[in-house]
Amino acid sequence: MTSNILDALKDALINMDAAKVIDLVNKALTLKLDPIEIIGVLRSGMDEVGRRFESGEYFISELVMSGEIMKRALEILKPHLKSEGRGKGKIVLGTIIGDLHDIGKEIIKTLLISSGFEVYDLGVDVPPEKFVEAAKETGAKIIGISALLSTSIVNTAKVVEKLREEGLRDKVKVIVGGAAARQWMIEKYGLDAAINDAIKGLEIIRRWAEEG
Ligand code: B12
Repeated sequence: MTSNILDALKDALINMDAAKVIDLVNKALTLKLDPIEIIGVLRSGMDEVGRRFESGEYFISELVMSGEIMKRALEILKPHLKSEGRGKGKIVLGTIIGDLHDIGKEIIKTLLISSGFEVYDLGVDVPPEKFVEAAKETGAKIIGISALLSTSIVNTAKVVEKLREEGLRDKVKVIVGGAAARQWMIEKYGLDAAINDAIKGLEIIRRWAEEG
């Protein structure tokens, strides 16, 4: 039953059936399925949309539409994420310059807020120096960057460079997430973490916050 609903949900997203996606998300919640698991299923649907786009079966219009449906589903899911109090620390968040994808950023933002972090969201297409300015202004010790385009990921290294220039490199940690995030980037770009998964990213951020 449960796996049927989740399979149907993934298919509905891949086929751009907005009404069905909303209906199945609500059904899954009624069945007390974990919202995080539901987000994971929706994300695997988005990955399939991406693959179909890459193979020429889908066009930009499908990317746009799937993105809109995913956002509507997230709005339903957000209030169901567990809240764990406040005071865990501050984090500056944004999508790197050249990149307009923001769905994954919204997910990690929601999880961070639910976990008690104060999030300063700079939006999308954010220049490297803005991340650093915001960290200085807010006193945030963590910068989280979303990056989905292979053409833009190199700009995450510029955030690290800028931190170094400002003498802040050892005071601020940098984590990159999003579909383009890969382990090799850590060494090449001088990052502290690179992870293509919000839950694992949240674990890392929580650990850093606990370590102070
Ligand atoms: C929807 C979508 C769009 C929508 C975005 C809508 C929006 N508001 O975000 C629109 C239509 C705007 C779009 C545009 C484009 N897109 Co697009 N898009 C996608 C698609 C299908 C889904 C992305 C998504 O939302 N996934 C779901 C979320 C939940 O996943 P996620 O972002 O990876 O986030 C998860 C984790 O990574 C993590 N996370 C994310 N950020 C962060 C940050 C931190 C700090 C942490 C810890 C964790 C974390 O949390 C999330 C949950 O686990 C992907 C396919 C894919 N496989 O990703 C292509 C994809 C990213 N797009 C692609 C392309 C090519 C484009 C365009 C260049 C197309 C074009 N020719 O114009 C433009 C670029 C526009 C720009 N300048 O940014 C390519 C990129 C290829 C590449 N290697 O560079 C992809 C991979 C599709 C493909 N397979 O070809 N796109």
